[in-house]
Amino acid sequence: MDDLAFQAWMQATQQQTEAALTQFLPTEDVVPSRLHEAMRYSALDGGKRVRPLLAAAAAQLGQHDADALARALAAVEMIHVYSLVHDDMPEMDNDLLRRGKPTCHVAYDQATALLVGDALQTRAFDVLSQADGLAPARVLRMVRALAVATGSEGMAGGQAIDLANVGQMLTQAQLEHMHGLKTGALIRVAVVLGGLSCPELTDAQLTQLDDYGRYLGLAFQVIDDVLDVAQDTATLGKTAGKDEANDKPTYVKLLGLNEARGYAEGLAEQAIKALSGFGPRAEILENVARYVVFRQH
Ligand code: GRG
Repeated sequence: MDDLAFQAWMQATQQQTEAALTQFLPTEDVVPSRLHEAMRYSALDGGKRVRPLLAAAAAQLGQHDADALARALAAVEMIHVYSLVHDDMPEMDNDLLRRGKPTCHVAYDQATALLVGDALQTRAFDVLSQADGLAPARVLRMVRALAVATGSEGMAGGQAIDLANVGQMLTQAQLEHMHGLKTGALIRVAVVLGGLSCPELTDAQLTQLDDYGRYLGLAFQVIDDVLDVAQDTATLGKTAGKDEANDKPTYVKLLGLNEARGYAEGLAEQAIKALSGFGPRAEILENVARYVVFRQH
Protein backbone atom coordinates (compact mmCIF):
# COMPACT_ATOMS: atom_id res chain seq x y z
CA MET A 1 0.00 0.00 0.00
CA ASP A 2 1.53 3.34 -1.00
CA ASP A 3 1.31 6.50 1.08
CA LEU A 4 -1.58 7.92 -0.96
CA ALA A 5 -3.66 4.77 -0.52
CA PHE A 6 -2.94 4.79 3.22
CA GLN A 7 -3.96 8.46 3.50
CA ALA A 8 -7.22 7.62 1.72
CA TRP A 9 -7.82 4.67 4.05
CA MET A 10 -7.22 6.89 7.11
CA GLN A 11 -9.60 9.53 5.84
CA ALA A 12 -12.31 6.98 5.10
CA THR A 13 -11.90 5.42 8.58
CA GLN A 14 -12.04 8.83 10.27
CA GLN A 15 -15.28 9.51 8.38
CA GLN A 16 -16.60 6.09 9.40
CA THR A 17 -15.80 6.94 13.04
CA GLU A 18 -17.59 10.29 12.75
CA ALA A 19 -20.63 8.53 11.26
CA ALA A 20 -20.64 5.89 14.03
CA LEU A 21 -20.41 8.55 16.76
CA THR A 22 -23.13 10.61 15.07
CA GLN A 23 -25.36 7.55 15.01
CA PHE A 24 -24.62 6.16 18.49
CA LEU A 25 -24.55 9.36 20.55
CA PRO A 26 -27.91 10.66 21.80
CA THR A 27 -29.16 13.70 19.86
CA GLU A 28 -29.85 17.17 21.28
CA ASP A 29 -33.60 16.80 20.81
CA VAL A 30 -33.60 14.07 23.48
CA VAL A 31 -33.90 15.32 27.09
CA PRO A 32 -31.61 16.37 28.81
CA SER A 33 -30.75 18.25 25.67
CA ARG A 34 -27.91 20.41 27.06
CA LEU A 35 -26.04 17.32 28.28
CA HIS A 36 -26.51 15.59 24.94
CA GLU A 37 -25.39 18.72 23.11
CA ALA A 38 -22.23 18.87 25.27
CA MET A 39 -21.49 15.18 24.63
CA ARG A 40 -21.73 15.75 20.89
CA TYR A 41 -19.71 19.00 21.15
CA SER A 42 -16.88 17.06 22.82
CA ALA A 43 -16.93 13.92 20.68
CA LEU A 44 -17.80 15.04 17.14
CA ASP A 45 -15.71 16.80 14.53
CA GLY A 46 -12.25 16.64 16.05
CA GLY A 47 -9.21 14.59 16.97
CA LYS A 48 -7.04 12.24 14.99
CA ARG A 49 -9.16 9.21 15.89
CA VAL A 50 -6.02 7.13 16.51
CA ARG A 51 -7.80 4.49 18.61
CA PRO A 52 -10.55 3.86 16.02
CA LEU A 53 -7.87 3.76 13.30
CA LEU A 54 -6.11 1.02 15.26
CA ALA A 55 -9.31 -0.96 15.77
CA ALA A 56 -10.23 -0.67 12.09
CA ALA A 57 -6.73 -1.65 10.96
CA ALA A 58 -6.76 -4.74 13.21
CA ALA A 59 -10.18 -5.69 11.84
CA GLN A 60 -8.62 -5.95 8.36
CA LEU A 61 -6.81 -9.10 9.56
CA GLY A 62 -9.96 -11.18 9.27
CA GLN A 63 -13.60 -11.28 8.24
CA HIS A 64 -14.83 -8.65 10.67
CA ASP A 65 -18.47 -8.08 11.52
CA ALA A 66 -19.14 -4.57 10.19
CA ASP A 67 -21.68 -3.58 12.84
CA ALA A 68 -19.45 -4.82 15.70
CA LEU A 69 -16.55 -2.84 14.27
CA ALA A 70 -18.62 0.35 13.93
CA ARG A 71 -19.66 -0.05 17.57
CA ALA A 72 -16.05 -0.65 18.65
CA LEU A 73 -14.88 2.50 16.81
CA ALA A 74 -17.52 4.59 18.56
CA ALA A 75 -17.06 2.95 21.99
CA VAL A 76 -13.30 3.33 22.18
CA GLU A 77 -13.48 6.95 21.03
CA MET A 78 -16.24 7.71 23.58
CA ILE A 79 -13.99 6.41 26.37
CA HIS A 80 -11.09 8.47 25.03
CA VAL A 81 -13.18 11.64 24.82
CA TYR A 82 -14.49 11.05 28.36
CA SER A 83 -10.86 10.92 29.57
CA LEU A 84 -10.00 14.14 27.72
CA VAL A 85 -13.04 16.01 29.08
CA HIS A 86 -12.25 15.01 32.68
CA ASP A 87 -8.49 15.50 32.25
CA ASP A 88 -9.06 19.08 31.05
CA MET A 89 -11.04 20.05 34.16
CA PRO A 90 -9.49 22.38 36.77
CA GLU A 91 -9.14 19.51 39.28
CA MET A 92 -6.83 17.69 36.86
CA ASP A 93 -4.87 19.32 34.04
CA ASN A 94 -6.88 22.55 33.98
CA ASP A 95 -6.81 23.32 30.27
CA LEU A 96 -8.81 25.72 28.13
CA LEU A 97 -8.18 24.34 24.66
CA ARG A 98 -8.84 20.88 23.22
CA ARG A 99 -9.00 19.87 19.57
CA GLY A 100 -8.72 23.53 18.63
CA LYS A 101 -11.82 24.63 20.55
CA PRO A 102 -12.72 25.58 24.14
CA THR A 103 -12.68 22.60 26.50
CA CYS A 104 -16.03 21.18 27.59
CA HIS A 105 -16.09 22.81 31.05
CA VAL A 106 -15.27 26.19 29.44
CA ALA A 107 -17.86 25.92 26.66
CA TYR A 108 -20.46 24.59 29.14
CA ASP A 109 -19.68 24.37 32.87
CA GLN A 110 -17.86 22.06 35.25
CA ALA A 111 -20.87 20.07 36.41
CA THR A 112 -21.84 19.44 32.77
CA ALA A 113 -18.26 18.35 31.92
CA LEU A 114 -18.33 15.84 34.77
CA LEU A 115 -21.61 14.43 33.51
CA VAL A 116 -20.41 14.40 29.89
CA GLY A 117 -17.52 12.14 30.93
CA ASP A 118 -19.77 9.90 33.02
CA ALA A 119 -22.39 9.59 30.30
CA LEU A 120 -19.88 9.00 27.49
CA GLN A 121 -18.32 6.21 29.49
CA THR A 122 -21.54 4.33 30.11
CA ARG A 123 -22.76 4.98 26.56
CA ALA A 124 -19.62 3.28 25.24
CA PHE A 125 -20.52 0.02 26.99
CA ASP A 126 -24.18 0.31 26.01
CA VAL A 127 -23.19 0.69 22.33
CA LEU A 128 -20.64 -2.13 22.39
CA SER A 129 -22.92 -4.55 24.21
CA GLN A 130 -25.38 -4.42 21.28
CA ALA A 131 -22.98 -5.94 18.72
CA ASP A 132 -25.55 -8.61 17.86
CA GLY A 133 -23.74 -9.86 14.75
CA LEU A 134 -21.15 -11.62 16.95
CA ALA A 135 -21.60 -14.55 19.35
CA PRO A 136 -22.63 -13.23 22.81
CA ALA A 137 -19.46 -14.65 24.43
CA ARG A 138 -17.33 -12.66 21.97
CA VAL A 139 -19.27 -9.47 22.72
CA LEU A 140 -18.91 -10.05 26.46
CA ARG A 141 -15.17 -10.41 25.94
CA MET A 142 -15.08 -7.07 24.12
CA VAL A 143 -17.07 -5.35 26.86
CA ARG A 144 -14.87 -6.78 29.61
CA ALA A 145 -11.62 -5.94 27.79
CA LEU A 146 -12.76 -2.33 27.40
CA ALA A 147 -13.88 -2.15 31.06
CA VAL A 148 -10.55 -3.43 32.38
CA ALA A 149 -8.55 -1.11 30.12
CA THR A 150 -10.60 1.89 31.27
CA GLY A 151 -10.74 1.32 35.03
CA SER A 152 -8.46 1.57 38.05
CA GLU A 153 -6.10 -1.09 36.71
CA GLY A 154 -6.00 0.66 33.34
CA MET A 155 -6.47 4.26 32.21
CA ALA A 156 -8.00 5.71 35.40
CA GLY A 157 -5.32 3.99 37.50
CA GLY A 158 -2.60 5.42 35.26
CA GLN A 159 -4.08 8.88 35.67
CA ALA A 160 -4.03 8.43 39.47
CA ILE A 161 -0.33 7.46 39.36
CA ASP A 162 0.37 10.43 37.07
CA LEU A 163 -1.29 12.87 39.47
CA ALA A 164 0.67 11.40 42.38
CA ASN A 165 3.97 11.86 40.52
CA VAL A 166 3.86 15.55 39.64
CA GLY A 167 7.20 17.18 40.42
CA GLN A 168 9.04 13.88 40.77
CA MET A 169 11.76 12.44 38.58
CA LEU A 170 10.76 8.90 37.61
CA THR A 171 12.91 6.07 36.35
CA GLN A 172 12.18 4.85 32.84
CA ALA A 173 10.53 1.71 34.30
CA GLN A 174 8.23 3.82 36.48
CA LEU A 175 7.39 6.13 33.57
CA GLU A 176 6.56 3.11 31.40
CA HIS A 177 4.36 1.57 34.05
CA MET A 178 2.39 4.81 34.43
CA HIS A 179 1.97 5.41 30.69
CA GLY A 180 1.32 1.74 30.00
CA LEU A 181 -1.84 2.26 32.04
CA LYS A 182 -2.77 5.89 31.40
CA THR A 183 -2.36 6.01 27.61
CA GLY A 184 -1.28 2.48 26.68
CA ALA A 185 -4.20 0.46 28.02
CA LEU A 186 -6.79 2.14 25.77
CA ILE A 187 -4.58 1.98 22.69
CA ARG A 188 -3.90 -1.68 23.38
CA VAL A 189 -7.56 -2.55 23.82
CA ALA A 190 -8.49 -0.62 20.66
CA VAL A 191 -6.31 -3.01 18.65
CA VAL A 192 -7.71 -6.05 20.47
CA LEU A 193 -11.32 -4.91 19.92
CA GLY A 194 -10.64 -4.74 16.19
CA GLY A 195 -9.31 -8.31 16.36
CA LEU A 196 -12.27 -9.50 18.42
CA SER A 197 -14.64 -8.14 15.77
CA CYS A 198 -13.29 -10.93 13.51
CA PRO A 199 -14.91 -14.16 14.78
CA GLU A 200 -12.18 -16.39 13.34
CA LEU A 201 -9.14 -14.76 14.95
CA THR A 202 -7.62 -17.12 17.52
CA ASP A 203 -6.40 -16.33 21.03
CA ALA A 204 -2.80 -16.70 19.82
CA GLN A 205 -3.45 -14.10 17.13
CA LEU A 206 -5.16 -11.79 19.64
CA THR A 207 -2.06 -12.06 21.83
CA GLN A 208 0.09 -10.92 18.89
CA LEU A 209 -2.24 -7.96 18.43
CA ASP A 210 -1.99 -7.17 22.13
CA ASP A 211 1.83 -7.19 21.87
CA TYR A 212 1.65 -4.77 18.94
CA GLY A 213 -0.68 -2.53 20.96
CA ARG A 214 1.63 -2.59 23.99
CA TYR A 215 4.66 -1.40 22.00
CA LEU A 216 2.67 1.11 20.02
CA GLY A 217 0.91 2.55 23.06
CA LEU A 218 4.28 3.38 24.52
CA ALA A 219 5.54 4.81 21.23
CA PHE A 220 2.42 6.99 21.06
CA GLN A 221 3.13 8.44 24.51
CA VAL A 222 6.83 9.06 23.82
CA ILE A 223 5.86 11.08 20.72
CA ASP A 224 3.16 12.89 22.71
CA ASP A 225 5.95 14.04 25.07
CA VAL A 226 8.14 15.04 22.10
CA LEU A 227 5.36 17.04 20.43
CA ASP A 228 4.53 18.85 23.67
CA VAL A 229 8.05 20.33 23.49
CA ALA A 230 8.63 20.52 19.74
CA GLN A 231 5.27 21.66 18.38
CA ASP A 232 3.18 24.83 18.74
CA THR A 233 -0.29 25.21 20.27
CA ALA A 234 -2.01 25.98 16.94
CA THR A 235 -0.70 22.78 15.33
CA LEU A 236 -1.49 20.65 18.39
CA GLY A 237 -4.96 22.11 18.94
CA LYS A 238 -4.16 21.95 22.66
CA THR A 239 -1.78 23.96 24.84
CA ALA A 240 1.87 23.17 24.01
CA GLY A 241 4.53 23.06 26.74
CA LYS A 242 2.09 21.77 29.37
CA ASP A 243 4.38 19.02 30.65
CA GLU A 244 7.14 21.47 31.51
CA ALA A 245 4.67 23.99 32.98
CA ASN A 246 3.13 21.27 35.16
CA ASP A 247 6.51 19.78 36.11
CA LYS A 248 5.53 16.39 34.67
CA PRO A 249 8.06 13.58 34.32
CA THR A 250 8.48 12.91 30.55
CA TYR A 251 10.56 10.90 28.10
CA VAL A 252 12.07 14.12 26.79
CA LYS A 253 13.33 14.98 30.29
CA LEU A 254 14.61 11.45 30.76
CA LEU A 255 16.20 10.81 27.36
CA GLY A 256 16.44 14.17 25.53
CA LEU A 257 14.47 15.09 22.40
CA ASN A 258 16.34 13.14 19.73
CA GLU A 259 16.87 10.04 21.88
CA ALA A 260 13.15 10.05 22.70
CA ARG A 261 12.25 10.18 18.99
CA GLY A 262 14.65 7.32 18.26
CA TYR A 263 13.21 5.30 21.14
CA ALA A 264 9.68 5.74 19.76
CA GLU A 265 10.77 4.67 16.27
CA GLY A 266 12.37 1.54 17.78
CA LEU A 267 9.17 0.74 19.66
CA ALA A 268 7.13 1.07 16.45
CA GLU A 269 9.49 -1.39 14.74
CA GLN A 270 9.01 -3.82 17.65
CA ALA A 271 5.25 -3.39 17.30
CA ILE A 272 5.48 -4.22 13.60
CA LYS A 273 7.64 -7.29 14.33
CA ALA A 274 4.98 -8.61 16.69
CA LEU A 275 2.70 -8.93 13.62
CA SER A 276 5.07 -11.08 11.55
CA GLY A 277 2.73 -14.09 11.84
CA PHE A 278 0.01 -12.26 9.88
CA GLY A 279 1.99 -11.69 6.69
CA PRO A 280 0.86 -9.04 4.19
CA ARG A 281 -2.57 -8.68 5.83
CA ALA A 282 -0.87 -6.62 8.57
CA GLU A 283 0.11 -3.88 6.11
CA ILE A 284 -2.42 -1.34 7.39
CA LEU A 285 -1.42 -1.86 11.03
CA GLU A 286 2.21 -1.37 9.96
CA ASN A 287 1.28 1.90 8.30
CA VAL A 288 -0.64 3.06 11.38
CA ALA A 289 2.43 2.32 13.54
CA ARG A 290 4.57 4.56 11.31
CA TYR A 291 1.89 7.25 11.29
CA VAL A 292 1.83 7.24 15.12
CA VAL A 293 5.57 7.92 15.41
CA PHE A 294 5.94 10.33 12.48
CA ARG A 295 2.78 12.37 13.15
CA GLN A 296 3.03 16.15 13.52
CA HIS A 297 0.26 16.60 16.11
C1 GRG B 1 -9.38 11.43 33.48
C2 GRG B 1 -9.74 8.97 33.91
C3 GRG B 1 -8.99 10.03 33.26
C4 GRG B 1 -7.98 9.68 32.47
C5 GRG B 1 -7.23 10.63 31.71
C6 GRG B 1 -5.66 9.73 28.63
C7 GRG B 1 -5.78 10.58 29.82
C8 GRG B 1 -6.08 9.94 31.08
C9 GRG B 1 -5.67 11.92 29.77
C10 GRG B 1 -5.46 12.66 28.57
C11 GRG B 1 -4.41 13.66 28.84
C12 GRG B 1 -3.30 13.54 27.92
C13 GRG B 1 -3.01 14.76 27.15
C14 GRG B 1 -2.59 12.41 27.85
C15 GRG B 1 -1.44 12.23 27.00
C16 GRG B 1 -1.68 11.38 25.77
C17 GRG B 1 -3.00 11.51 25.19
C18 GRG B 1 -3.93 10.44 25.55
C19 GRG B 1 -3.27 12.54 24.38
C20 GRG B 1 -4.48 12.78 23.68
O1 GRG B 1 -4.72 11.81 22.69
P1 GRG B 1 -4.69 12.13 21.12
O2 GRG B 1 -3.39 12.75 20.75
O3 GRG B 1 -5.83 13.22 21.02
O4 GRG B 1 -5.05 10.87 20.41
P2 GRG B 1 -6.93 13.45 19.88
O5 GRG B 1 -7.53 14.79 20.23
O6 GRG B 1 -6.26 13.45 18.54
O7 GRG B 1 -7.93 12.35 20.01
